[in-house]
Amino acid sequence: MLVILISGRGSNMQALVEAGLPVSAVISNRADAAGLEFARSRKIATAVVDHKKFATREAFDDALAKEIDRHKPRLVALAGFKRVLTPKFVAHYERRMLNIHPSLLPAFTGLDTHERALAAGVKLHGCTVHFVTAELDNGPIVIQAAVRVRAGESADALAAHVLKQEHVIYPRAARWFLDNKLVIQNGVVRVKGDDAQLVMAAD
Ligand code: NHR
Ligand code: GAR
Repeated sequence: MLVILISGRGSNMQALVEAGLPVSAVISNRADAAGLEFARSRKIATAVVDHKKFATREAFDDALAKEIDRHKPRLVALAGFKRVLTPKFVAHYERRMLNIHPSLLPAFTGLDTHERALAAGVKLHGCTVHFVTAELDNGPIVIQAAVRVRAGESADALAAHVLKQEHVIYPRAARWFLDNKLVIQNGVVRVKGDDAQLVMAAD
């Protein structure tokens, strides 16, 4: 039903599994991703497609898609996956691939979001689950969680507060998708039944 792509720790993958979502496989581009251990401990199928073994991004993405499609998933979820995907790959999973990004998009696309949020002095930060499009961190927004930035907070402390909310909103978004509750209209996502697409973290 759901194939999850990871590159490292895999705490978001773990949150999806522990929410009881039907995870068919966990695939990593790195053999040493810690999250693979957790998936194996839960008897979930795992695979490694090492990007360093491919000459081009296209060749890597083709091999990755082949591994994913063996499981015939309805949904692909990027969970801390660290490789930018080619337009061809993205088109193949159009409207059925989600990502969780650690900022309130469209602010702070790309990497090192918490450091950049602190450097910008924002008072509200958070995380976003969005559909993946060819343009990085730019697809239709499914759900966001907002976290207050405390005075003098470190990037690590802020990241921990945001991560806690990631583990709340990603399972919710995946469940909505699998329950056919998400509708995309003019690039805006609506949830049938009007479930709340914003979480304000209590502090
Ligand atoms: N691919 C597409 N086409 N669109 C998106 O929105 C994507 C994507 C692939 C990954 C996750 C993303 C994030 O949430 C994601 C969204 C990696 C990089 C990156 O620059 C940027 C954004 C995201 C993931 N990766 C480097 C690269 O050259 C490698 C970095 C590394 O290996 O440590 O691919 O932030
Ligand atoms: C999460 O904070 C996720 O939002 C972020 O990396 C972390 C992965 O943690 N993703 C990105 O920055 C994507 N470029 P996890 O492996 O424990 O889920």
